[in-house]
Amino acid sequence: MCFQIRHLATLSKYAGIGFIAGAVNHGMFSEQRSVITAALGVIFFLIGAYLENRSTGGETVSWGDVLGFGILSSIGLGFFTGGLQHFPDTPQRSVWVVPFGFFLSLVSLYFGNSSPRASARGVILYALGGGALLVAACVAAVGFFSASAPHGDRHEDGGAHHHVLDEDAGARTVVIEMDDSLRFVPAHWEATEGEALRLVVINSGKVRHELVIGQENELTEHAKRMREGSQDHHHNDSAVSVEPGQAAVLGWTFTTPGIWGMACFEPGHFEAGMVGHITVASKHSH
Ligand SMILES: [Cu+2]
Repeated sequence: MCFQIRHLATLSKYAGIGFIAGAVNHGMFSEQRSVITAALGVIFFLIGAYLENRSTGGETVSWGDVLGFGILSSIGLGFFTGGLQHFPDTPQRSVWVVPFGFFLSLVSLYFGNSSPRASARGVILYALGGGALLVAACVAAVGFFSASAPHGDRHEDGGAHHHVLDEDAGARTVVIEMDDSLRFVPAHWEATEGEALRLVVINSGKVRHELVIGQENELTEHAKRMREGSQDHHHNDSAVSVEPGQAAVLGWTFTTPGIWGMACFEPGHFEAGMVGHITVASKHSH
């Protein structure tokens, strides 16, 4: 029986870690579903840890260890593996998720381990040295994935010269680029109340992105509704969805001055920081 139980225990523990990793990747707990997935992951992990302790027999492990440090350890491993898995898609998030998972799993193993305790000095050296290496590797990976993100001919001109006058339409053209680093370029730009704008929205990433313009509180509301599972993914005249490698044009005029927001509501993008803002000056101030 021992072997069979050990196998079940292994399956259960890894399934648990997989669930937590999945929840980290898919929206980073921004949706109810991913929170449930993560909770299930913790439960699976605990069942696995319990079975494992039983099958190894002999040494008794206290429930406190299984519960307290099992939870910590499953979350740590889930963050670590989930962060690694989606590094190319969301480097800005993985850069902290991966080291966080490393430290969490380390702490849980150190304090939860029933076997003779390792020397504190050795563990601290390992944590600092290993942690520093890991953080350095993550930062390097962010640089790599941001630089190699698929946007062939981005021109870095500080974002100030993206504005080109379109004489035919009498509208000012603003080019806004979106890519898989989940940023708008430029992320901040300026306009004037009542000014006719022609927004050229380019998706140079490999996944779909969208540009939704609205007052900042409207955008936050929209994000909240989507987290609550609303299907009301309204695509009206203030939004444009662009497939990878495509571009779209949106005619737009700001009717009131102030700070307006831009956002992408593809799952997880808003939460990962795919937002920007537009400062709209009052036309009377000119
Ligand atoms: Cu997006």
